[in-house]
Amino acid sequence: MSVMSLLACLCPTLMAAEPLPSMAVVFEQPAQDWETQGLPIGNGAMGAVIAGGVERDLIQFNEKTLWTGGPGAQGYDFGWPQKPRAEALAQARKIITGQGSLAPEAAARLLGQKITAYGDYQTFGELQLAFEKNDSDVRSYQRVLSLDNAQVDVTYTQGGVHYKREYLASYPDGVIAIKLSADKPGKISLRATLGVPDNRSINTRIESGRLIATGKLHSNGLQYETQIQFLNQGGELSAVGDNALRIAKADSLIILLNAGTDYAQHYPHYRGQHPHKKLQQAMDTARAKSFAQIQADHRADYQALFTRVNLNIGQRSSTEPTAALLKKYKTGDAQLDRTLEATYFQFGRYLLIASSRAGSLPANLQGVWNNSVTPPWNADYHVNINLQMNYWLAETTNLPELMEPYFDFVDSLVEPGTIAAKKVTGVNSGWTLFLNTNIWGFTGVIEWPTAFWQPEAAAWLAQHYYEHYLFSGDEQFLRERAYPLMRSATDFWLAFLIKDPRDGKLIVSPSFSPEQGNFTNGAAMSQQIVFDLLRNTHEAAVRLGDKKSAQKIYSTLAQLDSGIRIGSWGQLQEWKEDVDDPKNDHRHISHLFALHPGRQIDAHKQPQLLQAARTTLNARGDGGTGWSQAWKVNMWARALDGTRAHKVLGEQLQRSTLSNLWDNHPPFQIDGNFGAAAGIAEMLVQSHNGELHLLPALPDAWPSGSVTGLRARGGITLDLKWHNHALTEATISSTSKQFLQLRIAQPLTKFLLKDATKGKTLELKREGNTGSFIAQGGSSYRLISSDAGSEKPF
Ligand code: FUC
Repeated sequence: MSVMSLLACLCPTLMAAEPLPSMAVVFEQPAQDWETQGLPIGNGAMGAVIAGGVERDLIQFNEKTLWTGGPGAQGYDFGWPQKPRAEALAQARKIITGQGSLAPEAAARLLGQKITAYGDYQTFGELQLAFEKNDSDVRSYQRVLSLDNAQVDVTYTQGGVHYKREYLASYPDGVIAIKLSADKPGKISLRATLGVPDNRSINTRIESGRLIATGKLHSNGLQYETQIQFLNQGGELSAVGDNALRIAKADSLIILLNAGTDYAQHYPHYRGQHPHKKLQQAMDTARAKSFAQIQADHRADYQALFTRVNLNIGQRSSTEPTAALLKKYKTGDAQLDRTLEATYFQFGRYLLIASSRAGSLPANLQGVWNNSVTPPWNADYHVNINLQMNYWLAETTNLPELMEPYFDFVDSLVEPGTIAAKKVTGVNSGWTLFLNTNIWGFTGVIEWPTAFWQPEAAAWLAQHYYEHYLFSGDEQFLRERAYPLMRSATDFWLAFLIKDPRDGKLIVSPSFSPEQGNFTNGAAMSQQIVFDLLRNTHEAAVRLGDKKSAQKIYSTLAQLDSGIRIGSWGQLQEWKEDVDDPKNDHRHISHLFALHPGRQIDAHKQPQLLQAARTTLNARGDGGTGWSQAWKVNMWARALDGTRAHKVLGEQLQRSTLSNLWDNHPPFQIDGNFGAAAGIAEMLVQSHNGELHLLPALPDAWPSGSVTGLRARGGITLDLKWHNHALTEATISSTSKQFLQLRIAQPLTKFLLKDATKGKTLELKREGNTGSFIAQGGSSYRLISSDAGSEKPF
């Protein structure tokens, strides 16, 4: 054997693994388990989870509108009672006011309602690829989700051939695109079939290498269609019956996959066009492009969003499998811990880009990924924390256009929510909903005693509208979209609040602090959420010149119980009565809404309230399920304790994170991913109380680092650098002319403010750790520490 041929035959086994992208989720095996090891891709409307098996690959896929239940399913009633519940409500109020409380079971009997045809988010199906048998050993196997490119790559060598599979979900082309290739010709041979659950009818046909499957869900008659196009380069492609294809000895194979339904986001029928035309068009357009072109367009689209924020907390590039990084976390190499944390942050942003793009539904409890026909909690939209948490990161981590599906969805809830207000509570103005909703306008109640009553849900959902305005300064959005919705949510409360006979304050009744204790009057989180809505709506009314509304809301606000009380052991009370148990470690901590995501508690101006919030956080402990820990990361950041926020983040990584980095409630629930990414941003910048606070909660574990592209309220974008636990430089860009009040941890006397383009030193009014200046619209400013370079500030 010549040296050359010896080398050639050793080559594949010696071949180094593909160089890793800088941010990645890495496995060295195919996924044995969808939930813990699958790698997710998505384009907002569609998602897929990549298993990457060598002999048998499974591409489980979803499209957000495939739901059972709703109109068309027998007995669907939107969760509304047959007879308006005004009387039952009056009775519940009477009992609570007379006896002080009402047990959840009794409350559910009075106000709850058996759920009918609520429905479940469905798996769309599974593309199964069975490869030709090959007994040679598999070497250098890798399955990598690149966060830089939004693509999964599976690579390995077998029998002297190097194989590569690329999987991406393109938003511009509206398809999932897969390419299978090998470094030798004629090596791709497989049989492809489509697997679908048996809760639907199915008709399949194959036309020019395209498998088309159509049918209806048995539950509600929802029509669906899937199209899967196979394009082989070299070799042969043939149909096997009308639902499978055989590809023999191809050099490479491209697969394009698309799916849709006749769902439309309109009350009351929620039906529109059959999806065929739209799918056909998208597939024909994508088919005419090369894979390289689809890939380039996908990358350009994705990277335009993803690269806006860079976080450097001292991580280094690593080829270690993510599961190993998780396992080793906090036991060895601190730099690798930073790698995991930085990757986890960017993974949250990746997941939102993959599961929330304009033109489809918002990210549900599992984003867009679900492999079941009966997923946990129906993979729906819980609105007592979960949907809201999904979107906390959108504004701060510079992905505001990903709010669009959320706004479309919440807008669509107003019409059924107005009927819900009437039928469930007897209120004839405004809208609301309760604990949970589906894609069918469910705005009524369920009967689960400890989780059915959350009339504050609409008020909480409305917060994101006002925040979107605060972050962007987009007054047209405020006037045309946010204000009408907020105003209508407020109208509900103006009618629903009652006077507390104990002190004459306006309160929510019945009120239920999730998901424990008794029904009472005026629990803290009810009051705080309503306060937040009324305050925001009042501000908006003033800004838009709606004086009449402003006055009305102001007088209600003046009488509203604020929901903020310091109790006997120094805690922020969960209920109006001082009954908190210091040993209660329940995962819900909604009575600190005022700290986050609300802004009633100002850590600088109200040190006593801050202390009370900390006492409550300490008592609740750092445990909880995934989303609960993520919320605590945000809360500790708002409590200005970065090291504690970081500790909770670490516990979330250790206890509530699966090998593929998905958050584990358990089971997999995506809110914890989004919430933790938001929490990291909250550690670096805060702007909720009229100040631009730079590095408000920097943890000890991140002594030096930098971040670019974070957003703050007021149309501000920020780049920050820090060294030895202290800010060294900030670049502040402002879209509009405004007064800016800065706060940092060090005295500002050490800093110079410069015009970023002209380099001219500008006046900064300094007072201790704060400083102020007038920013011009469309300008950037550099705040430079004298410790950072040679420049002397004075
Ligand atoms: C809320 C939480 C649960 C779960 C569910 C989807 O009700 O209390 O923990 O996250 O939503």
